[in-house]
Amino acid sequence: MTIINSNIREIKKTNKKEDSFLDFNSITGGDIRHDWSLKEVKEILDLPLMDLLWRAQIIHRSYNPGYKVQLASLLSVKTGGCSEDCSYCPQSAHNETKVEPVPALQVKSVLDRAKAAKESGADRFCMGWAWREIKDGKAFDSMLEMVKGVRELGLEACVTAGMITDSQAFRLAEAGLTAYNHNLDTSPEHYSKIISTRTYQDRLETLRRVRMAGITVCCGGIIGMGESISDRASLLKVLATLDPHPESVPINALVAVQGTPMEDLSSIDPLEMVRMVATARIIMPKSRIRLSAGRKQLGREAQILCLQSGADSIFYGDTLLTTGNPEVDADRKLLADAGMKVNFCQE
Ligand code: SAM
Ligand code: DTB
Ligand code: SF4
Repeated sequence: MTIINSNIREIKKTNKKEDSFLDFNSITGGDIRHDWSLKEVKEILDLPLMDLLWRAQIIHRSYNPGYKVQLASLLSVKTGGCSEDCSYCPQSAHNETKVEPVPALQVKSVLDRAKAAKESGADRFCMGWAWREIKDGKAFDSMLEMVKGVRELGLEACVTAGMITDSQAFRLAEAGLTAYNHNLDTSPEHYSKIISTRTYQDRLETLRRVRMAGITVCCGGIIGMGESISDRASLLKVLATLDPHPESVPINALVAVQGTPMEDLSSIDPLEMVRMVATARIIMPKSRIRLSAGRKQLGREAQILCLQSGADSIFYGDTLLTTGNPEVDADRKLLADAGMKVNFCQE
């Protein structure tokens, strides 16, 4: 009797959530909303998993009917020795990790890597600089050359290099840059526990500059850094109330690197990643949701759930910036087993 009663309570709870949630038409009607409230996002993130997956999949299928996945390749052009104190990051000079600062790669070797990435099937080439901000001069001129060269190969080009000025953003746009990656990383509320050397507002300002220059915005975050579910909803709410939404939203799971203050944090439950991806898909229907760092810890089945419920891109290649990523052959098999098509949007 007690069991039946508690089941009924569960069902009522579930129905109540559905009542207060969007109606079916508003999730399939093609409306792109920028006015999400924290309460709404929390409700979605907290839906019974089956309902969340179903709702996310309706949207995912209607916006991406062939379940096409973009393969993006990552290269660290300037590694280590960064002056920022991001507590998750193996490249911060504040953290004693095995990552040693090394001189930046030359234009030619970057373009050789981009060519190889294209030959192995990548469609987008993302280049990272472990900088707090971009400084004008030789290194920035090389960055412009790299962007031009990557675009000439017919690949999308993405740069992540910290804060940026208006004129740098315009010069990158002129060079043909497709996207600039600058993550908010976590909620405004949790942020000060993670980074002290750059404010949330600084990050929003960088995103505004990128947008003003006509470069598409790649902006997401990390889960597994000791944040609450409400923090995750709050991060997603900030992203989904940007107008327009970021064209690209990387969802990372923390890679707990030895020597960082986060080295002892335990891995997230893979279903938490599925929930983040599915919620991002529901509230930002047209954005490319990138299943990013942490895939090695996820397992094939959880990755497939992510791809089914909203992710339409993965980082492809044996390494991310400084940490490992699933091997290319394993990814090819994963995508083939899941029946996914690779999205070639090369011009
Ligand atoms: N310095 C630039 C910046 O911070 O924008 C670019 C490079 S930074 C490494 C790019 C992003 O990688 C970070 O914003 C963060 O979201 C992600 N990242 C870095 N270390 C990570 C880790 N250990 N686990 C998961 N994501 C990480
Ligand atoms: C993003 O959000 N994740 C990628 C990309 N943007 C640049 C980087 C992940 C880095 C993981 C830690 C590392 O390999 O150093
Ligand atoms: Fe790492 Fe980028 Fe933070 Fe530097 S700014 S410590 S590279 S995440």
